[in-house]
Amino acid sequence: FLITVFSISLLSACTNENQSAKADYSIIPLPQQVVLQSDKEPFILDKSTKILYLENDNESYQLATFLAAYVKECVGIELQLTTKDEGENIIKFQIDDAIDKNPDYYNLSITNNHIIIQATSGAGIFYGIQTLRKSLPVENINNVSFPAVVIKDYPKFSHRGVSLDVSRHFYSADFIKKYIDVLALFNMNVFHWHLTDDQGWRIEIKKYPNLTKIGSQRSETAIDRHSEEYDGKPYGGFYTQEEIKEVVEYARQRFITVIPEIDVPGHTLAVLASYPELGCTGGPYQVGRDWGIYEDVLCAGNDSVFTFLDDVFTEVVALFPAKYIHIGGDECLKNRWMACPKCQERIKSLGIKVKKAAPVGEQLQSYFIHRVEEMINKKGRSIIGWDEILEGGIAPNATIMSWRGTDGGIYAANRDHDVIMTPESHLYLDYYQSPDVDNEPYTFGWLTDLEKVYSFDPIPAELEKDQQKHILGGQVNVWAEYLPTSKNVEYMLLPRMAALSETLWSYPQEKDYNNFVARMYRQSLLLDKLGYENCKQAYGVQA
Ligand code: TNX
Repeated sequence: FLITVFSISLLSACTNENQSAKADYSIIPLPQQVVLQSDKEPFILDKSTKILYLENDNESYQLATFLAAYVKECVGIELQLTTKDEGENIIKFQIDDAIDKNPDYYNLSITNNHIIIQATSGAGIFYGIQTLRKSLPVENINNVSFPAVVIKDYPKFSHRGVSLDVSRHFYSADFIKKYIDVLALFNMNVFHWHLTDDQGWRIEIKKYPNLTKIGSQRSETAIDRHSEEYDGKPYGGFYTQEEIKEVVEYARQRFITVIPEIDVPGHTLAVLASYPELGCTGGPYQVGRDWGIYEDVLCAGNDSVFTFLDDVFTEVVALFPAKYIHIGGDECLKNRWMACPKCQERIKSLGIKVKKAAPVGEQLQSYFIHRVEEMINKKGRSIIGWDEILEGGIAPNATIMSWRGTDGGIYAANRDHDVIMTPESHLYLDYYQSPDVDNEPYTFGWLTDLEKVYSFDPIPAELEKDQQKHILGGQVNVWAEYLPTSKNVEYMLLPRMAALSETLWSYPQEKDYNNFVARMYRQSLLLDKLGYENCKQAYGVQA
């Protein structure tokens, strides 16, 4: 018996030796233009193919290394890197900023002698590499035949975002890197890191150690018992500044910007538990132990709140080079402010009057956000806020994340503010993907299936042509109340993120969902190989 097994495996090893397969350019997101050169010979990639990089150029070396790793991952062929162009059997990159205005543009040309990626910047080369990678078969083989082709490709939107809430549940820095990897695979370029919320503060701030000592832990609660892995111990975790720097650098190498979110003035119970003097009542407070919205928020009448935030944002800005800092602004209840002598004093000194269109609480919220915006602008950055920051008067330079539908986004764009569309109706990935909820992991009750995500258009029909330029792009949001493990996170993300990636990158004028699903099935083979959970039922494959 042993001998039989041995000889069968020998036999299959031998057949594998001779195996070859064809690359397939029907990938996600679909490139803008693919022109097959059927009269020309294909490029044959095998172990003698080399990747050319520029001597003493770190970026070029890094890009070549990525490509070699991807090829090995998909087909098991190990490619050598070289600095000598031997003219044939070579893959090379050319950066020339005269090629296109779009920094993400690339041109991929494949003939029997070479594969050349030309781009305006390293980002474009990276996307060209992702295209090669996604065109590969996923099986161990001896050589791959790339049909001769010219691909011209660029994204339609500059903000292609994905968020992750790490407050409701905490995931390791290693998992955050794995998350970033799959964003890169689908050409997403913004990782919005929701680092703070009522249920946990997750970023080390040296000046305020209690934020992580107290604010990153919560005691036993009903919510943790949603996790099968729940062990009855206090729940918590945070990222050290060193880990954050590593993640930011890891993302940068993959042309992904990390935008941190420090959510204020609501969703701040973890701050109040750490520094009770920053609340209206003085506490005592406990880190959130239930989902939902809490009445206790940062006091808008207390100047030490703004000193605290200024200090926190000083450290945040030092860690994250992104142009934007997300300051939250969502779901801030006003009850405490209305009953707080300091807030009342503030309302009086600002001369805030009861207005029908803008209640006093909203005007005070607007004051709060303006003040935070000013503080962040002084540090050389711009703010993004959830659409509630439109209430009571919009901060002058703010970019709006429109989540309660697209109306807030339309309103902001019409007032010349930039907008990122993230409507809950289509882009909230914490909702079910399949109506067969009994066979899905427990989550919020709504249904946002793959087809619905794919149908989303970031440019609302009602928006005047002139104002459309303010729509920077879109984003899927991954809220984590019911995602106790990183496996749950992957499952909710995939394949739905891929659907948005195509909308934001290719922006197909006529979407063919069935065609998308067929391509998604092919790409899922790579997701499986890379060890990502993904909801196969979402595209009609039985688990
Ligand atoms: C609303 S979206 C929230 C989050 C929740 C989410 C659940 C937004 C700005 N706030 O705090 O996690 O709903 O879907």
